[in-house]
Amino acid sequence: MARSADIGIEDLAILRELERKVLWLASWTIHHANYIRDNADGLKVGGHQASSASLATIMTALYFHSLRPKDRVAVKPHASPIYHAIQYLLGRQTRERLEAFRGYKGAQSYPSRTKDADDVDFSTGSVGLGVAQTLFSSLAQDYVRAHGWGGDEPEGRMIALVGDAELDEGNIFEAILEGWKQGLRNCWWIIDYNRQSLDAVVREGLWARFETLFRDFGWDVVILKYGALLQGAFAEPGGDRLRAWIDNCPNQLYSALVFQGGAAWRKRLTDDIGDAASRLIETRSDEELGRLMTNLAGHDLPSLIAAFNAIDHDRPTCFIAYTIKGFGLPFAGHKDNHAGLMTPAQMEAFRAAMKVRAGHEWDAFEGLSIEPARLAAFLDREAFAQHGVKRKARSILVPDELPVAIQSVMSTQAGFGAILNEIGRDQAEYAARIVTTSPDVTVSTNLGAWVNRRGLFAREAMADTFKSERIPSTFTWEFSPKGQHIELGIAEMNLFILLSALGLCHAVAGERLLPIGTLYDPFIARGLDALNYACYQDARFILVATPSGISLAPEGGAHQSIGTPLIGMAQDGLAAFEPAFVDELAAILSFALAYIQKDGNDQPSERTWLRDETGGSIYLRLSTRPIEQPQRTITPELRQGIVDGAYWMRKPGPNAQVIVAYTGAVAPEAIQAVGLMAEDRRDVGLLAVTSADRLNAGWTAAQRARERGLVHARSHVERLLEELPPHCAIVTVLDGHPATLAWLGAVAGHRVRSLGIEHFGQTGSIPDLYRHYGIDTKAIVTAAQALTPGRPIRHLRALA
Ligand SMILES: Cc1ncc(C[n+]2csc(CCOP(=O)(O)OP(=O)(O)O)c2C)c(N)n1
Ligand SMILES: [Mg+2]
Repeated sequence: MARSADIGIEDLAILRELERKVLWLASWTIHHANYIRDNADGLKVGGHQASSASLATIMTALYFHSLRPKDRVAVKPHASPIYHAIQYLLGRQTRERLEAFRGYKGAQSYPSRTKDADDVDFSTGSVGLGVAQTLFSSLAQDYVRAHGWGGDEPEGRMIALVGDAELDEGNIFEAILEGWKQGLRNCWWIIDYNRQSLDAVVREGLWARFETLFRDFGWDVVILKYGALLQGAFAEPGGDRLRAWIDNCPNQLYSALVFQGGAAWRKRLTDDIGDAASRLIETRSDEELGRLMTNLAGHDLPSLIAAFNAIDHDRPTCFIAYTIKGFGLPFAGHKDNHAGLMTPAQMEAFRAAMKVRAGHEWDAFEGLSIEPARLAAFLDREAFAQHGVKRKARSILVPDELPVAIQSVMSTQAGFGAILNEIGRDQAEYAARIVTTSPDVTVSTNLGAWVNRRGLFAREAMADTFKSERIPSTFTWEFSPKGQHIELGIAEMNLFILLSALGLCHAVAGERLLPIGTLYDPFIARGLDALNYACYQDARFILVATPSGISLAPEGGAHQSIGTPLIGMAQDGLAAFEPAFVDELAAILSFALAYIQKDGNDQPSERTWLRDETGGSIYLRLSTRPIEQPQRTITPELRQGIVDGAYWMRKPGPNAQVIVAYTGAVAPEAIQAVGLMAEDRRDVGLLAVTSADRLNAGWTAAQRARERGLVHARSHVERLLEELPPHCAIVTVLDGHPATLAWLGAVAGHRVRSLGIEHFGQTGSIPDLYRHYGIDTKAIVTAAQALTPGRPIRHLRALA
């Protein structure tokens, strides 16, 4: 029950009006999209009204009263119309965008950081991900604070509005476990316990499972079940019977009665508890009885505000708030209501109840009984109280060249470890802003030396017992608030969601971090949706995936990856690289550290047609295969080629019959093949492709530009291939799916044979597997011979 100190009577009256207004605006937005903007015969898309209404009260309490400037909220996807309506009232959303809801450039169906204009904190839509993101954002906030950044304003609370069925998503449980290990604080999850999912009514008694589960992992649990009206009724004669009846009522029956309304409540209650609670039932009209029985705490502003105000600690808190799906709307409680849309007739009735005149549907204060000036003053005050001024983080300067001692034979994974080891020595600011993380593969992805230098992060220092006991070990495992590595448990989903949180610190916490996460390449697939969402909301990070392909041969068949280069190409917002040599990796990494901070306009570069000024995240596919390193200096031109995606390792002559284009760890085979063919085929070239993704993206962009009339637009790959004679053939090869490079033939019309991996699982040595899967030297030469006229390539016979 609200204490008088929780909220003044006047403010409560205003909130009640705003709650009605928010529900109206959200419902009207959906109605408008379905019946007014799109013509009446057009496709109707439901899926919002009932889900939204369920959260209208809770979001009113939060956004118009309880949120503080540093708080950040992940809104349940289907509550997006409520969110947009609230932002509209707060002056951060336009009528045009509401009118265009889920239309072209309109307000989004699911809250979107990047596509919406009304200051969405976290993109949601794929259920479960936004929820976990609040947990990791809270850890990210701790990280920022512990490193002395982020100022002395009060810490923010990271709040998720969670659907009860959303809790079926396994990634949430992975996050809860990780949160417990990391000493989670300042995180609130408010469960919209409407006991309905998309298809139907959920299982009985879920709240009790949730309660024990959260408590087991160190959360406080607050159950918000009865509103003030119900609590009042419990004090009346027979009230305890009513309470017991509610507590024992199956979810399905409760939902059905909510849908049927007052008369049905009367009949059922009279039948069941009429003997003990007759007065309680009889003194109320049907309407009053209906209002009483739907007065769950999730729809009771005083109860919600009291509960939020009561939290005077930073322990993670789970609120289980009983709500009604479709509250206040005609299909409240109906099990099929997820996609329910109000008919025009129902909307007219709702309009009358809301006192909204035709033509005034979008007026903020239409139909409210409090004077507009008071409402406006209240909203102004809340708009500022909530957000203050959001600070934008500045960029951190990154050196153009990263020093590294390159051994004559080395793998890109070892090179990565060596480069980070060097950065670990550097006192420059960018080195201090790097934060690394890995799901229990820190050592096996070569981050060990960096971690030895920079330490592990924890809010409380924790010594390495092996070290204090003087037991020799290669790695120091010391935790402190200054540490720069966040060690995660094995769940890859958590890695991506943490990277998403760290990679949004510049926007969420106003402080720039340079996050680098490592994992085994095949396990990208484990967390793909989380990676996709991280990119979708424009989080910035570097993903280092190693080992990869079948080149990890000694590790065995189960860890081989095939499709990841295609993921790298297809994933929006992620630029993928696969260097073969460590000097290339150093050039790419220094580019990457700057690229993840870019935030410029959308204009592509005229050189590559890539949107480098816009920036994004980076994916590096690395290998454990030690290969001979070229002895060379990296000229500015070579550096540019590496970063743009390809360069000629051996430039083809004017009469070239064939070129080999390779990516990554198969470089030695490609180099050897070209050497062996040189005597029997003219002017053979060797193209080193460091990023099929960037080459391809530049090419498609340049084509679009030409189609728009920019006749001189040329991408990097077009310039590289433009001098090849038309009869020249291309053999492509990589340790990954052959489609990654197969498109090269279409750039200037050359025949192509693409070698790569289409099956996996075989164990063996690297030569065994390259032979088995057809990416060894012999396979390259054989392909070249088959594509090009001329005498047999003599050296082919000598190859095993
Ligand atoms: C990962 C994922 N799977 C499926 C869906 C489709 N979907 C959207 S909402 C929903 C059910 C939501 O139920 P609940 O979380 O209880 O929210 P409510 O609508 O009851 O408020 C489903 C299955 C989705 N958005 N994301
Ligand atoms: Mg639900």
